[in-house]
Amino acid sequence: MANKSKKATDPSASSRPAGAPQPTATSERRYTIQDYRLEKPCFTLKQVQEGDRVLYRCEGDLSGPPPPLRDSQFLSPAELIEIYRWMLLNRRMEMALENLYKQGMVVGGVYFGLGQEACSCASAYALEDDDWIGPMIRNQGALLVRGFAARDIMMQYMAKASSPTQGRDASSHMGDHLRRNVVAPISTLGDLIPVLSGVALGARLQGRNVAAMTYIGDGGQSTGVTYEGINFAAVETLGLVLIVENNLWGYSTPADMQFRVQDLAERAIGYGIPGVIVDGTDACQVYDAAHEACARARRGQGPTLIEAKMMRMKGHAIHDAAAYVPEPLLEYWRKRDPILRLERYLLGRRWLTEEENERLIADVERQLEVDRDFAVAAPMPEPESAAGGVYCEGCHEVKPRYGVPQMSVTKSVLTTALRQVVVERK
Ligand SMILES: Cc1ncc(C[n+]2csc(CCOP(=O)(O)OP(=O)(O)O)c2C)c(N)n1
Ligand SMILES: [Mg+2]
Repeated sequence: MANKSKKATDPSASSRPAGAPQPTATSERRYTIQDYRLEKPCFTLKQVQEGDRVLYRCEGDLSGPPPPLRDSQFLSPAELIEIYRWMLLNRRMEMALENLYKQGMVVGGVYFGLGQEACSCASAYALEDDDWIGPMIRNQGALLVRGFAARDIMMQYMAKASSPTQGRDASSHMGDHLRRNVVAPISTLGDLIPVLSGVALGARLQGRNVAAMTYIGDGGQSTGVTYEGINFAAVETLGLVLIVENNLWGYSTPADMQFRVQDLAERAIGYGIPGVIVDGTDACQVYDAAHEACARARRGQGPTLIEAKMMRMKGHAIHDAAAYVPEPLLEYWRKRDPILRLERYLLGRRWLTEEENERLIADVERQLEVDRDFAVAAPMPEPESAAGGVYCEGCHEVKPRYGVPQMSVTKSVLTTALRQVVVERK
């Protein structure tokens, strides 16, 4: 992951009218990948065999101190403190979930976003009420920012009757298309991308451009549907905001064994859309890139691909001890803990005093305790109800969200989408 300077101009910088994809008016194409990072880690992971064991070795320089945070161009101190609070809640909630799992109260596994809280929380914080999000399982912080309570997520993991899926699914496979504009995570990697592109198309058909944010991992981004989903958004100039979470591992496979490009943001060039690289452990960088991408989406200028570089600090899920991860790599990223760095930044700027910080942490812990007690005490579903609520039983009306469909996309897309609206209205 060494540095490489990338030159040129944003292919879609010219402002295009909503829904009217236009070819670039020059035969000379040059592209920029913006890189917001203040530090460009330079190391590779190599697979080595020692006797019967396969190990990974880290080669490169892991000695440097963590960089400072990059000042945000958009966030006020109060907003950054709010993001810090969400990140703390995200982390402490996952610690509580780990304990609930160890107490035998969780049905299934637990997935963690340890080390990725800045990416989940600061990106979701850039959304406005009318925007949409499709989080992945590690983005529980995004669910919190979008308005789910910690108790909702805890009850969901415990399959309680009053959980968002009423005990029909475990982990964070939950959404809310009525109030919070959250598409439930889809386990099949990459499938959220065309779905969120479709959400942006749906809004466009109703005369609105919204930001439709979703996430994909360094492993998942190699799926075919990822290509199809981004390409569709690019061609139709849809407001997809795709956060590629490069956390260096896909299960036990290191990123260096998954793709040949140096930075996954480079793939944006192949789609003809802007690509941005951020330090995924720096909440300010994540927010700024997401904020700009969302604003671009709402202006009808199409999708953005943001690569957030960070490290998955636990195993794939709770069952995975991640013994394959070299210790020096963990040590390197522990020093770049997103919450510690943001805490230091806020204290250093005097935007938060030590006392205010202690109060904030105590407040988060108190809230979590109340939520955990509530979730533990909540009843399980009645066994007789098991067959219900799995498929839609006419339980909700499907109707246009933003207004009346408008003629602003290509004919074939319009025909397909209108056919869908007609079917749904019947
Ligand atoms: C299409 C598809 N293939 C395989 C899987 C099984 N699977 C689930 S998570 C995972 C690893 C994902 O790694 P990455 O995309 O890097 O995300 P991370 O877990 O690091 O957040 C795999 C292979 C799947 N869910 N969907
Ligand atoms: Mg990964």
